[in-house]
Amino acid sequence: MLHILIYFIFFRDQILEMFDHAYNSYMDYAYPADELMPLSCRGRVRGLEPNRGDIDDSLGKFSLTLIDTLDTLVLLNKLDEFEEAVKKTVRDVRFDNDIVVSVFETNIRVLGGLLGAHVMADVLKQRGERMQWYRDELLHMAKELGFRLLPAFNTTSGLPYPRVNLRYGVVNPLSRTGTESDTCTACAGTMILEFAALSRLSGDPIFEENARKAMDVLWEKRQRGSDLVGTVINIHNGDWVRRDSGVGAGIDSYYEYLMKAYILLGDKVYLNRFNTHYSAIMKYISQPPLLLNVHMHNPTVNVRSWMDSLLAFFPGLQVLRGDLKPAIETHEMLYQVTKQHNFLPEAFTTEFRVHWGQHPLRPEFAESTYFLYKATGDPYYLKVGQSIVEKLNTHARVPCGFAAVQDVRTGTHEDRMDSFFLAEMFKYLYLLFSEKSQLPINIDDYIFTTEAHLLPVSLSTTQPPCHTNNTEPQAHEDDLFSYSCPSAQTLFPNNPTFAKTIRDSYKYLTGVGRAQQASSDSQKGVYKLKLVAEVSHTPEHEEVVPLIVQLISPPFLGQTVFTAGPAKFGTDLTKQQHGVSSIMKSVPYTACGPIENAVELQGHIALALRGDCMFAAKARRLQEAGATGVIFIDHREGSSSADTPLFQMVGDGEPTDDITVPLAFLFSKEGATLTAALEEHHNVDVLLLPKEKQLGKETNNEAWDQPSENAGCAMENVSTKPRLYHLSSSRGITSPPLVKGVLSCIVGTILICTK
Ligand code: DMJ
Repeated sequence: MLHILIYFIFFRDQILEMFDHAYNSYMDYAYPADELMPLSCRGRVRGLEPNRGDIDDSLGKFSLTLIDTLDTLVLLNKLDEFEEAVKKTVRDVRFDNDIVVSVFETNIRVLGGLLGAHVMADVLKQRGERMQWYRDELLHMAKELGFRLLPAFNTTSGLPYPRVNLRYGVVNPLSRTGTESDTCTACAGTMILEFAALSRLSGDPIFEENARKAMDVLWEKRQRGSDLVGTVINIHNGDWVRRDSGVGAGIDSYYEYLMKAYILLGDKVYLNRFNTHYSAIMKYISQPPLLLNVHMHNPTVNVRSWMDSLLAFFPGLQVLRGDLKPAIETHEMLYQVTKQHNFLPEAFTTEFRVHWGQHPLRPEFAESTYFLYKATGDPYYLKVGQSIVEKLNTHARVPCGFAAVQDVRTGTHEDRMDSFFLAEMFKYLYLLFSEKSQLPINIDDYIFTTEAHLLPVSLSTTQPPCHTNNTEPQAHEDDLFSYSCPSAQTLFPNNPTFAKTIRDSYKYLTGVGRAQQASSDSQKGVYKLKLVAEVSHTPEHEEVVPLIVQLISPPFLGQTVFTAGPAKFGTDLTKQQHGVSSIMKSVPYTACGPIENAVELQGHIALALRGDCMFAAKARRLQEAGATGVIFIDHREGSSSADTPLFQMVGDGEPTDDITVPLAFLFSKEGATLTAALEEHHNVDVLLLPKEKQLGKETNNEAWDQPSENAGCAMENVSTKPRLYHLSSSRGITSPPLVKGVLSCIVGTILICTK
């Protein structure tokens, strides 16, 4: 206990020192500018610096970083600094600026910042120790800003314009905005917490009504088949403009706000909607540990093979939902990525390579780490927090603050320190290393907005709702899990190893595991394998029988044999025989999009290149196209079974019972020989079978002498032993049942959220 307290104090002090460095740099070199330029040691003033496009829409000449940081000062117990900063805000900040800003960013950072700070100021004032001069000035400022954002909602649909001119609104000819027709789903769906809080605190219902209307439209516009939403929507007619659907960029905080609107406002309509979307997310997008975008109308199709760093908030939201197992899985995957690249790159592939190397000091990974620590009590998450702290100091700290990383591969810096670094990162890190009793407020009384501003959950009871709209059908009351949030004490009483058992399956995620051939096992041709990326619910070591791909048709006649890796799903070739089939390349070769040569593939074993999407996704798609089996070919140049350990392909975390065709994996050298053979001979017949059953080998193949029940595919054109050629034509084979974790049941033990 003493140890952990000392450990906490050590890290809290370090985090406070880092915060001081960042905040003082802003105040000393940048204030009253919106942001600090940490490499130039000066403020970023819009119009005076080269235009950076959309990201500059956060800058409204309203001392963005100061306002975004106010409630962090309280949480970090810097109460003198808070009082000082509030005075500066009231004295210096004006909103009547002729400047076009993002409605979303201004809402979450500035309106949210003012409201969080107002709530904190009020708490401190009530205690009678400080802020005695305070007369709701921040709330008045928030209300003024709310009215300046409201013109954005003046559309036929009720979905807000993405931008507004703080002085002139949207329709005014002087506004220089109002021509946009689209907005992102998160942009329209991330208003309700701040706007409802503003309405409840100010007594004016107009803000909550507008935000609610926008939420209603998004809900109405969900794809009714999949219950998913797209990324971009037309604000005038509500048509989807981009139909890709994920939990990261473009959509993220819409889902977050449905869940949190329920927690803040106690309105089950939001929770019902969240639960509906959540089921769809878990059905289509969550492929633990990955979260992959799909097409909202055709959700079994992955639309891209990379993930963006914004989705790192999702495990935290899953903790709020009480769904800890996938939260632990995805968070562990993210941690592995940070181990490889120091930070989460803005986008990274399903193989955990950098897709877009920028890292603007985003807080989402720290946020999820905090929630997972609170939910599990597992000190592992403190270590994760420690690594975040160390990496920030080592790779982002500069003399005037902390600088964004331009490319995690080179470590080069960018001259920006976004306000969310102070608003969010330091809150979550500080909270991670704090006992509740060490905080200046009772943290359980608050909900974090998407920008980590603090809003009191008492709002729904102390301030009456502006109106009720509980007309939607309610979920069954007896579905406790649907109306619950998890209690760490209830879920994991002194059992932090629960999380470890889940994490352990993912610890070699970003590197290929090494096969260790035990001498006795190797005689039997059995390898002990560690897992590679596509793993799920599988013990770290597992005995696997290597397969072969044997080329049967002339001129190979069984003499050409490749060692192949097996899969944990599809036909179990150790139990079920599979007939001879000719091979054909899939188009596209990765089989990650719709199969274009389905007609030709019918009855063939498909060749598919590894990468871009999961093995299971490829297998499903090819099986559906009519392929009778799949041989995956490694995309890493030069790999071969002679010098690369075999590995086992494992499913995508979803049940894989539907995949019934046989599957095998070839390294790239063998794959190249096979594809060259295909190019030369056009017809290449192969057999997929366990290595020990290789045709023509002087081994004990008695089992193969017996025609199987559905035998009937006798081979005529091979010159090896004829007694071996009674092979089954295997179709409709039952694959081994997926080892299903019982862990998700454990989170069924719940604590009902009460108001
Ligand atoms: C923050 O401004 C908010 O969390 C927002 O919802 C998206 N992410 C940024 C920080 O990365």
